[in-house]
Amino acid sequence: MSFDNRSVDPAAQEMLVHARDLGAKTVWDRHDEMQPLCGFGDLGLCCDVCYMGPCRIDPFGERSQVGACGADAHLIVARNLARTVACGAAAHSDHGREVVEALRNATVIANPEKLKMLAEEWGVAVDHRALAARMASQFGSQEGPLIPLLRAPEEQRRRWEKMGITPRGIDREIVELLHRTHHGVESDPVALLRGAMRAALADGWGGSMIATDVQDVLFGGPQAIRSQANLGVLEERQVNILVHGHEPILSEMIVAVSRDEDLLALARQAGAEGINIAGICCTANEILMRQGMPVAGNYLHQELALLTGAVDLMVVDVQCVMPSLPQVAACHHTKIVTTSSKAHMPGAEQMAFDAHNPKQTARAIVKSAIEAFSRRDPSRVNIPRHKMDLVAGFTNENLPLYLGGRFRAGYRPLIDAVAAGRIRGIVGVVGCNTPRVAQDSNHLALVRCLLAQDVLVVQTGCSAIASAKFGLLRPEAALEYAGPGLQEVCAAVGIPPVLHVGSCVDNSRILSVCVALVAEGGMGGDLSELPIAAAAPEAMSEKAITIGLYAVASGIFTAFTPAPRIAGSSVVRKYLEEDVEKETGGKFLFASNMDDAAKGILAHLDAKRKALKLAPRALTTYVPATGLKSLGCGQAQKHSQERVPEA
Ligand code: NFS
Repeated sequence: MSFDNRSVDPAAQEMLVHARDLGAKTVWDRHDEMQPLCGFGDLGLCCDVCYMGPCRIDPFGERSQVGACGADAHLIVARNLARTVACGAAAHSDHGREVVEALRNATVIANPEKLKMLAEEWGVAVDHRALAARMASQFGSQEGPLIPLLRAPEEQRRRWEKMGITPRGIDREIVELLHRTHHGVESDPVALLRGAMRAALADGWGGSMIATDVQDVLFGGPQAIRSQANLGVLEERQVNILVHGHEPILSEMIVAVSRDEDLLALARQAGAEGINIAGICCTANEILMRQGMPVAGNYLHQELALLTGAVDLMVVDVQCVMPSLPQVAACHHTKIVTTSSKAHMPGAEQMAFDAHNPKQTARAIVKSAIEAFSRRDPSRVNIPRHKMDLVAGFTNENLPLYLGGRFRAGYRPLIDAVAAGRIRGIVGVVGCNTPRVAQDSNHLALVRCLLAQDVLVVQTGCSAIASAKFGLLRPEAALEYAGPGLQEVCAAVGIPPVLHVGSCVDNSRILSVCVALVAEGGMGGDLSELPIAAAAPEAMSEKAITIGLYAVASGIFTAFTPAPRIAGSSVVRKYLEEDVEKETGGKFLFASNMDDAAKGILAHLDAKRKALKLAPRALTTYVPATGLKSLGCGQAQKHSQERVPEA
């Protein structure tokens, strides 16, 4: 049995065969066992916000069209979506709060220049405790607007003001949105969607942006850095520690102590040649960007990595961590360690993270991994031989340097390339994996299609890792995949055609790049006038929906697949795909496949170019996203696949 309908990554395909041999169940097996999925739930038509129900609306119009309270399909769909957005915003923003707390307790500041810049912006003394206190106050502030919101172009802020969605305190917006979804409060679906945008903006320009800024202060601003990605980064003869989750506070410390001489000596005593730290999911992106640590994989790799038998310890904190990990780890000697007081996991060991002494926690974790290594059975180790070189670590702050050099640093060269038509536009491709789509297939199909059309791609999250695994983050990828104009620009500047700009909270960096492009001049007055777009091709988490919504609220055209649960309401769908554009300047495209997503994005870029009267470009022939023949990994031939669950 081959598993190429589960993933287009050859490493994953190998591990899925191995999983079957081990008798281990993975997310794909469990997803298949859930079939058929609940049709009402999938359309967003099941309401469980009160205890008269759950109520379900008949999508065929034959039976009940309203719930017991009188809520119709549109209100139910909007309410469910709003709750999703509140949860996504809460997750990102609580991450932001956690790193602000770490800033307050910090004894070492890696990036004093950024501290100084932020202190000025936030109107406090150049002192990390003062900055942390000011930032912390933004979560509970009752009066808006949020301070980082002032970075947005004036025209964008005017639109938010007009719509009444300028976010105030981050917590306030999330709580107010939840309140409005309580039984018998907000009954207008569109008003609720506007409220959801307000909470989403509090995440994008608040919680997430604060998280990114503070992490840069604490751990250093990333620079372009080389590393490798995929399961082949696990080392047969070393102690392998995987860090998984989102907050880099502990993972940075684990990387640091893994170089301590006494711990290395301990590892050697146990028979290991060294200590290898690699990441999964967004924590991987954090330690990749700043430390060049290798990436073991994205969301759907978390269980597969454990099945290699080569992982001695996986340490997790919060978000995107499957509760199944302890069961999967039980196939081998692998230890799962949780560290967050917010995320416990039966079957895992809890090693509480001591915020005042992170070093002690990190050393205890590394020692525990070394101890686990001595119980590893080498005959059961099975590491797929797949790994790929990559360059990551681009940010809104360092891009001007890479683009223009030290003497001409700035966004002008990029704007000139867009204006001249060498670059057709800039698209952020972000987000998760989902077992509803063959892993990475949509990310790769869309990114490769965009590159061939001279679109510069910027990426974060699991999407960036998908591209990394397939070699799109190497500078040489420009010659292999980019259209002639983009190729010329990448060759002149020496950048890959796909820029890895970080983790999911670092989508705020993409907003900041857009802001800088507007500020540089010549490309319109707000984000909605730029030839830019966003895409989430394999969206899975609630955070992804919140990100999509703040992108749209910020004036960005956003292709989103699979669509959130909105198909049950024509009103919600029409507002998000059409009407919202008149208000924010952005809108969604809920494309069911990557061909439609690519066509929609390219048409949008061209329309914006035309409106800006930019040089007409000699159009490269359109290459359908599903028609690309090879992914460059030698094996995968299928792209953009909606997965057909095995019965
Ligand atoms: Ni973001 Fe998706 Fe999770 Fe990161 Fe990956 S699943 S919404 S990309 S790891 S947060």
